[in-house]
Amino acid sequence: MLELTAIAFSPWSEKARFALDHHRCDYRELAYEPIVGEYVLRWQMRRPFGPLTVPVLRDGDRWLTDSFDIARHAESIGRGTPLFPKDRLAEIAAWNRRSEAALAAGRAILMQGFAQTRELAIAALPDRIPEALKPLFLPVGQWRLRSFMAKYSIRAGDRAPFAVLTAELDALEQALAGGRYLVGDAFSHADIAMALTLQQVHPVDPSYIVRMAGLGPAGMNVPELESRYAGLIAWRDELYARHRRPGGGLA
Ligand SMILES: N[C@@H](CCC(=O)N[C@@H](CS)C(=O)NCC(=O)O)C(=O)O
Repeated sequence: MLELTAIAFSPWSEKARFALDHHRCDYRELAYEPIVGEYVLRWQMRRPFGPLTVPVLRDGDRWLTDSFDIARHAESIGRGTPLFPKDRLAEIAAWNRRSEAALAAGRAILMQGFAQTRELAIAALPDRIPEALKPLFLPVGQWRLRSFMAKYSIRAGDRAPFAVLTAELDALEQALAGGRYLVGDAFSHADIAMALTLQQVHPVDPSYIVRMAGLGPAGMNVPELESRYAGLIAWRDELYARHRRPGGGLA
């Protein structure tokens, strides 16, 4: 059976999961754990060096290490309407690049806001550490956050991610122009990829994607952007209601 290593609350992981579910692929999801998870995965993949992110899909001897490739693989082995119509592939890939830029910017904004908090350092610890003992491991959590910020070149106080995220969301708003889908008149991976850029602005209902623990009541929301992009948030909510079932699968 296919194995998807993923982070439950992560929009990148959801891009892969959404496509696998859309194509009715049979897979099991393995939770990626901070710190140890990366070493375990590297060992399983026989890939000691080089960049590694999740989601990762294993299909027998084959390892797919990017959500876009996983979504395309799901289409090649699964059923259901295409998310990558052949004549629109270049357009969909371009939207996915925009999604990558927006998601990286959203991650930077989120980390800048929360990296100094005790709660996030605790949330960055492996689940296997009992809750009561986690405060003792606070320095490990703080080290993990620092290395995460270094891995993704996130700098405290840098306003550039705001400019990137708003530029991508403005482009999305313009392209949709009040319509339902980005590419032609049909649901495609472009819609999934761009809908998920809103996860770090105003997350979708938690029945679809669980929330990240440890962020407190502010959660992943970016108050400066929530009202500005209320129309896009409503579009994303409608897309989820139309194409996704709470807890996974198709609507
Ligand atoms: N282009 C990749 C990007 C994935 C990505 O950035 N994943 C991050 C999500 S925060 C990750 O793996 N974080 C955990 C880590 O770096 O240890 C994809 O779409 O799959």
